[in-house]
Amino acid sequence: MASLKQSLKKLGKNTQAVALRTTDRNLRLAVTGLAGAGKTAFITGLVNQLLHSGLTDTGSQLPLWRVARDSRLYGVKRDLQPDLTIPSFNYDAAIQSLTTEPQSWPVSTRNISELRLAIKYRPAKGLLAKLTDSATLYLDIVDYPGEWLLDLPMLKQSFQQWSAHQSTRKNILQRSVHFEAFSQMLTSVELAAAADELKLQQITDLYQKVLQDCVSNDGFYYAQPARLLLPGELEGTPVLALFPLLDLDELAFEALEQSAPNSFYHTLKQRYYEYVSRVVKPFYQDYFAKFDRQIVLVDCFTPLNRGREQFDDMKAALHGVVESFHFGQSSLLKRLFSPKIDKLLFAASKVDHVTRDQQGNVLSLLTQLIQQSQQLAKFEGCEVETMAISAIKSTSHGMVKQEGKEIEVVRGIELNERKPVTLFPGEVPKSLPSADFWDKQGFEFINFAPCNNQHTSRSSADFEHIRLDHVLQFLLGDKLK
Ligand SMILES: Nc1nc2c(ncn2[C@@H]2O[C@H](COP(=O)(O)OP(=O)(O)OP(=O)(O)O)[C@@H](O)[C@H]2O)c(=O)[nH]1
Ligand SMILES: [Mg+2]
Repeated sequence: MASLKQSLKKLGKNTQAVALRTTDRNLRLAVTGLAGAGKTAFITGLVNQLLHSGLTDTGSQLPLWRVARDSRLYGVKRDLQPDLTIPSFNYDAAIQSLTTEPQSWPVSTRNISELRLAIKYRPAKGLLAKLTDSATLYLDIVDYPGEWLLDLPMLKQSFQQWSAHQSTRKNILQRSVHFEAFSQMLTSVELAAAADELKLQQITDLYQKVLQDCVSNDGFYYAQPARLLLPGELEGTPVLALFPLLDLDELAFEALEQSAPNSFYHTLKQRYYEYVSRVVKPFYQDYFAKFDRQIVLVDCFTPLNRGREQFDDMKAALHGVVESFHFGQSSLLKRLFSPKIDKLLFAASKVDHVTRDQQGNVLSLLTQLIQQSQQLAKFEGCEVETMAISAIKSTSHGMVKQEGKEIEVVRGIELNERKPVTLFPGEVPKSLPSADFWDKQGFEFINFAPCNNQHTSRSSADFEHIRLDHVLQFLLGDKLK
């Protein structure tokens, strides 16, 4: 009799354990954004807030994250990442540079990396709450260079379509001093003749310089093939000896189709498809296709500072990226066969750069900016939200008197000179800027040095932020009930 009781008890425990194991859930968060949008700073800031949250967090910095507010969050820890072939996100190095004098921002990302957090909490509802007073949500976050995103639209384009699209960008490419040399060399080549590897490489080298100029000197965004900006291990490989054929019409393409398989044209076309299937597709399939939720960070201020064409280029690049994702309900069956993103957050990053009274404008600018993407990508069954955030707040708010009137200003340390500055950065346009805005160009954006809390308590986070708790509630709130 005693043994029966014991086995029942044991069985109960086992079932309970299985139930608990299945209640430990996993969420993959895509942090998306063009180069410089603030992905690495966001991940670092978010992780820092999370690692300091929980029951020991006395001066809560995340008041609007419900699980923390309800005192159901036990704590958050780093956990072993699931994919052993990807480097770990170097959180410690990022914190080190952000917090040691002279504080600097983490360097621009050169490769992919991953991080897993275990969020331990007390379930409040449902079966889970009856079974246990502690469950864990595993959160996986991946960081990568923003440039890699730029190629995603190529997945849907033929070589001819891609070349035609690049031709529409000629006015941007032409700004580079290397464009003329590239164009001349390209027109000197007999595209129907047998390909010459050296020539292909020489033309690519010139095209690479053109793209680098457009991005680094002229502040544009939408460069393809984007790996020419950051070749990494593809440096010097034939798959990256690739450039578009500019200004060819349909008839010219049709004629070139008839050329021999070893022609310049066919070689280039084959490289394009190789590049798409060997470089672009794996990045998309291995990382992006598997995400549950996505935050798209948009730096509205840098392109506002740079000018009209750069702003429009950023918008075009963003549309191209957003269009490449699948959105919709993530029922289990659907997820197994075609994973979908069911919550999507567009966040204007770095809003600590502007005064508080401008944050509403930033939000409406962002909403207009993404309106076209929203129509294109048909976010059916996907909850979409917009916010204005700062992951690592580096300014403080102030008021100054000017001509008898009190105006809001931001104060911070200018990044290069390391001098304190007080400034009114200007009016952020509420809608997509008109010609009038660009004529006046009254917007002043400067880079601030990161600022960390001179904190007294070890339990509080290292940085201040703007609305990271809103972000957490939107992205994770429903999984922590
Ligand atoms: N003031 C302020 N500046 C920020 C914030 N987040 C990012 N920045 C600035 O934006 C720059 C770029 O941020 P990153 O996080 O490196 O951007 P990224 O998207 O990871 O860029 P890549 O790695 O090049 O793709 C930083 O070096 C900072 O100057 C923020 O919350 N506040
Ligand atoms: Mg980065």
